Amino acid sequence: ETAGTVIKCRAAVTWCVNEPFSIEVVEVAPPKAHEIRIKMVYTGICGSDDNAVYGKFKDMQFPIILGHEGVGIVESIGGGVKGFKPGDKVIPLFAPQCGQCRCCKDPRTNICTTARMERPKGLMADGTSRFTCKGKKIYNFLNTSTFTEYTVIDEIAAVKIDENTALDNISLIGCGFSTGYGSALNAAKVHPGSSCAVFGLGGVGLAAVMGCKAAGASRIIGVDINKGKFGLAKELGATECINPKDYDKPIQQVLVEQTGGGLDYVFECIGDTETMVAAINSSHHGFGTTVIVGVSAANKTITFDPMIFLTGRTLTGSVFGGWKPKDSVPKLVHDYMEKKFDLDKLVTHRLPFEKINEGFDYLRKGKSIRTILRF
Ligand code: COD
Ligand code: ZN
Repeated sequence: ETAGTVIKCRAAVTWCVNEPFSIEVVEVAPPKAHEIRIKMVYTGICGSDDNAVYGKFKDMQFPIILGHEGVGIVESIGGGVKGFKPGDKVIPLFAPQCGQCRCCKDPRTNICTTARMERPKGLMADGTSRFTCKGKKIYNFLNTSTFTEYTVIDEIAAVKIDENTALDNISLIGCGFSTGYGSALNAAKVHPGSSCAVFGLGGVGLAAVMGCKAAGASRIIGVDINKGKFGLAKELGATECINPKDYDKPIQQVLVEQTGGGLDYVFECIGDTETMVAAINSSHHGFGTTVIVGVSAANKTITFDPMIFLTGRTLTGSVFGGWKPKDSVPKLVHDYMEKKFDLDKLVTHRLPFEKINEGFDYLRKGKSIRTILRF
């Protein structure tokens, strides 16, 4: 019986920017009102966690417990919590859904204003942290922090899933899979017979390929500077793959030439402003749509010729694939259990939690798509 007590457990703490993960004993305080404490079962390693290690995002403070793609079981709940009870299987939501704000009530978006604007970054809603280590306050990451045996999350930033769900690979629904897959289905609304290009074939980009295929695209071009990604991309639905390094002209020119004027839909799943511009310039005038999926570094901007848009192109973007998470995650989990899509292929490595640094090594060397850590 741990409810109401401080739990001491293992966590991977990132003490400073650019440092390896350090497995430490941390204290995890009990959940306060409208919070739940979760025993993590699995967590995935996402490109965004790696970006956070390198300090790519603003509003981030160290020391921090990273990780945002996970699955776990509710250990205890704070006062006023209605939707959860101990023993529930849950997926943390880095993009929460309060259900009350203007955006949550609007079907056009999944971006929750409460979570985005009104909450302190890296801390709970009351401005305090539930994590301490060696007497120091530890910040949380994206409302979640999954690189720890126990975490405390606001009730708006987690969702209950079916008690019969097999948990092994389901953490991917908490970020990579849903982000990419939804960018094709919700943000772009890819139509049957269309042509698509996906820049970046990591977990997110490959899930975008899966979404384009599910939507009936007839041509899906994968673009990556690591040709080691092409085999799986083709298995998941890419009809061809292109390595920008194989050409001595810009990749947008290559794509425009090979598609008779450009693509219907282009997805940027790298998070680089140069490839974002290349993606926009690869879309067809009159109707081409570009979806920004990758997060660019803090303070980076892009410039473009207004003629690009005057002539009928659309630029948009989506967080978490445009899915309203509380509504959609249980359905995505259900569809996965019904084998409507196969996210298992995105899982290339499994490691015990302690080997987290090895998992990040595989990502950095381009060897892995998703590594799942088990606690
Ligand atoms: N041209 C082509 N391909 C490139 C280039 C380039 N210039 N640079 C890198 N790549 C390739 C890499 O070889 C790699 O295959 C791929 O791009 C990136 O993949 P990963 O495995 O490093 O990363 P992912 O797929 O896990 O995530 C990448 C994103 C940038 C999409 C991710 O970090 C992100 O921003 N996620 C979505 C936004 C979001 O909602 N973030 C919050 C939680 S993730
Ligand atoms: Zn992620």
